[in-house]
Amino acid sequence: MSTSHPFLSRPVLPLFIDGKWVQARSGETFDCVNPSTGALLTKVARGGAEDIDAAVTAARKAFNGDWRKLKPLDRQNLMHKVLAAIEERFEELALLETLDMGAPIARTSTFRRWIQLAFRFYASQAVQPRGTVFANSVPGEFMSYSLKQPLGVVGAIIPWNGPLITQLWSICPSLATGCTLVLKPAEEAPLSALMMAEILTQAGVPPGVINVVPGPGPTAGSALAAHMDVDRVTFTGSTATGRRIVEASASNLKRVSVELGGKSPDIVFADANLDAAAVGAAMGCFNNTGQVCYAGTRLLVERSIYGTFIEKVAAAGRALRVGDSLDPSTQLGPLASRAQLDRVANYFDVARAEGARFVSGGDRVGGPLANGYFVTPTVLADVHNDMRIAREEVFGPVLAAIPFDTEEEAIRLANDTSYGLAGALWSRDVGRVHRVTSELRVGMAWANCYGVTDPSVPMAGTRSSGYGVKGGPFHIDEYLTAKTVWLNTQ
Ligand code: TXE
Repeated sequence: MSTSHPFLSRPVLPLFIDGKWVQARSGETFDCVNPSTGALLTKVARGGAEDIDAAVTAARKAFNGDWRKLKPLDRQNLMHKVLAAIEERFEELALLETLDMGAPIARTSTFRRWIQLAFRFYASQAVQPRGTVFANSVPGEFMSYSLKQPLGVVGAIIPWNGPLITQLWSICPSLATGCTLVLKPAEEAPLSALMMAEILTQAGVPPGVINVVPGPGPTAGSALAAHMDVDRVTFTGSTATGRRIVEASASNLKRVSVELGGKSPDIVFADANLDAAAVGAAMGCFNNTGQVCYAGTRLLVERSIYGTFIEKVAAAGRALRVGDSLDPSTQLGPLASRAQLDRVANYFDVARAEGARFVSGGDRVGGPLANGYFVTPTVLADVHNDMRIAREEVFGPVLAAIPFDTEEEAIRLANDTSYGLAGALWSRDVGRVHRVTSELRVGMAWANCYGVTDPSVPMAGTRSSGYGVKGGPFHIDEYLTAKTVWLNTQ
């Protein structure tokens, strides 16, 4: 498969601010590397605090201009035009995402469907009537109504594990509501967001409405989080950085939502369809090489089937084809960066030191893949829930299997974590399905499936997995502000 793209032949890929390509004020750049090979893809302008400030100024100017006055129907039409433009260049987007962050081309090619669903859903939300009239409920000669107006300038700070999809969680609601956006992708994977800016502009999104400024977290990211003229920040990333974002938001008390890490439990009872559960548990953890916020990384297995079941899961992992992301037959690509490879390799050492048993995996991949950031899908047995390998987010294809004896113990172990993003169970007992999903302290619970999502359905976390909703009608409310109006009817 060809790796050539016009974006990769520019000496430096610039930032996108106010509808124009511009170099970073500092003139600095960073290297964009293909995680399958370790080879340089291109250099990208390194945005800093001054560039973020310029982008926020452009976003404010656009918000104060004609953009906010567009009628909902016009915004809906524009979103349909944008979707058509994305569809036309979708293969390019999938290619850049694959080269940039290492997800197999077979995976990124499936994102076309997700993008269609997202644009269609959010475009439908653009024309939903909102606000309330309080005609009869107030005393005296008054009437009152509440308007829902676009909030203003939104800053989105996104990670590297799936930027093509993650960026839509802020682009779609911004376009649907009439907000404007400054998007800061991670340095590890900025390409799909830069190309998206080009496509949006070609489809007619006005200058300043969507700005893209890749740059380091501690400079560009923190400048956006603390900026006094940003009305809302939406962040996806680590819990440690999420805490900093929340602190920075206090500068002007901007609204904030933080979607953070997890250590999600996947509970398998002996009465489940064990063949389906084994594949579901393997893919619930290994998908995207384990770099998924809601990955099911703690496998809680009823003791009577523990040994045979984890063998099945390990077999499902071993059967996955690990390879160069551009090979259409690859099912598991590399980790997204050298830093992530080091982090995962360090957790292999942690697991060994804690006495976990490697049923499968635990290695880097050598041979022709030795220059890439590949590891084998790993299943760890003899894990206790108080080990670091069961408590800390690895963000790699590493599954920690823990036995349990009773339903109560399974629920206790599942909830014995500081995180609360997701959880699942596999069982044919419908009463148990209801009891367990009700008791899990998580924002998303699955029964007899794992990781099913849709843009029209809310996704949210609890506890150290953060707060704020993505997807579904409530998400739109996060981009709107309520204004109450009183009329004297005398
Ligand atoms: O995350 P960071 P990192 C977890 C996962 C991973 C670990 C570290 O466990 O191994 O985090 O990854 C920006 N102010 N997740 O270091 O730092 C940064 O530039 C403002 C889970 O990459 O959270 C990037 O754009 N912004 C997760 C984004 O934050 C800052 C996805 C994420 O980086 C900043 C990613 C600062 N001070 C990692 N510091 C998930 N929930 O899906 C960094 N950033």
